[in-house]
Amino acid sequence: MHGKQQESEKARYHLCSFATQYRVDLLITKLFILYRVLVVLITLGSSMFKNVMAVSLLVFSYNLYAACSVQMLSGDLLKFNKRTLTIDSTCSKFTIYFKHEGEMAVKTFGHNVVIVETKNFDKVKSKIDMKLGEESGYLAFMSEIIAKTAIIGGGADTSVTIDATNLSKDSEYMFFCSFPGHYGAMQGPVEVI
Ligand SMILES: [Cu+2]
Repeated sequence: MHGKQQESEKARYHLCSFATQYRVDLLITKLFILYRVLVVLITLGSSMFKNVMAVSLLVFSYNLYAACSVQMLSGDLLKFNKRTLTIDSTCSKFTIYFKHEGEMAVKTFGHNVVIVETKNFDKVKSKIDMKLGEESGYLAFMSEIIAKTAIIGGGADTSVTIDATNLSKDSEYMFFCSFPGHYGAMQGPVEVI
């Protein structure tokens, strides 16, 4: 009787310990599931956050790009695609992207974009000299030149970046091409906003 009682005690103990173990296992499983769910939620959240950030950054940079740069085009004719060049004077970095969409060689019909104060145009254009070569834009260095892209031929592109905050809304500026003989037709006012 005594022995039987002991065995039944043992069995109850085993049963009890099994039940406890089972509850602990269940708890661990539940915690593990909760952990996995949290990880998935955080990953999902963070990837969504990343996506939202990436899109915002893209929109922001696009606006920045749109506002602080301009695309100028030219070709095998004596003209630019723009009559007026608008520069936002709040841009510490304003970039003029310039492309020659024609086929003519740089030496025979190259173009560039030069910006000066209108009052200095006569002085600067008088210094244009074929002998200076295309590398200099046929213009020696002058403090009056605010911006000057490289002279490029058909199919090429270039750019120049200036600090537009140095431009004054009270001054008058203009752009032109310094390839000898081009400035008469290839020029226009710069509007500073
Ligand atoms: Cu030109």
